[in-house]
Amino acid sequence: MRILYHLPLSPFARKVRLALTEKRIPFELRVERVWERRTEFLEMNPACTVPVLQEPSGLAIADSYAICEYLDEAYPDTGLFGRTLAERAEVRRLVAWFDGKFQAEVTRNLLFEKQMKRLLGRGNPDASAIRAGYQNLKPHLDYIGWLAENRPWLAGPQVSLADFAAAAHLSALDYIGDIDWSVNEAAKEWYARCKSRPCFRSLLAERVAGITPPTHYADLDF
Ligand SMILES: N[C@@H](CCC(=O)N[C@@H](CS)C(=O)NCC(=O)O)C(=O)O
Repeated sequence: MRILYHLPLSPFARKVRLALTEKRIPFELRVERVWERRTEFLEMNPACTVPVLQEPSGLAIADSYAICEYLDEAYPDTGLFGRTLAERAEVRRLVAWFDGKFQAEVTRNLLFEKQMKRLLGRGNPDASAIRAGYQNLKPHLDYIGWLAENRPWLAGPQVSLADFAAAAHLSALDYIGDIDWSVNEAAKEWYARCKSRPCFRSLLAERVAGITPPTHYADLDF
């Protein structure tokens, strides 16, 4: 069996879950409490981060981008990296934008500060980081809205890993009630289209012990 080691609110794991499901590749989810630093997990990923994908052959792949590129090469049906060279470059730029810039400016300041920091034993939430996270979120939502107004999907004519990277971050933040969708109507409409895709179903149905999402979280017409 193919196993994806994950944490339910990890945006990197969510991106891989969306890619696997969109490509109709069967897999089993296993929660990995990275803070326990399990020896067998460290052998698969010395960085001790989720996600890690273990193929039925035993091959273990760490890092969400390495996993997604591997999946697109190993299972080329339903390609998620665009068709033309220019489209492929744009998909990669936007995945790097969301997993690098958005992660550093928004997700880290909100999700990590509020939920992950204590679990990982890295101190208490920092109020100034949380304030910065909320401030940074607005221009990012506006950028997503601008892309969505100018293209069918964020990176071009087809849905791609860029949409899943962005939607993975937003869905994790939405779960903890941190997204004000009234900020940008086009971003909201694009996210509603992502949510309506079958690959989103299991994410929206999942609940994390001790954290109740806002009522609009799983609502397709929010
Ligand atoms: N570049 C990695 C980042 C993965 C990552 O930071 N995962 C977080 C959860 S969202 C984690 O496992 N953190 C544990 C730690 O930092 O010790 C990827 O894309 O997979």
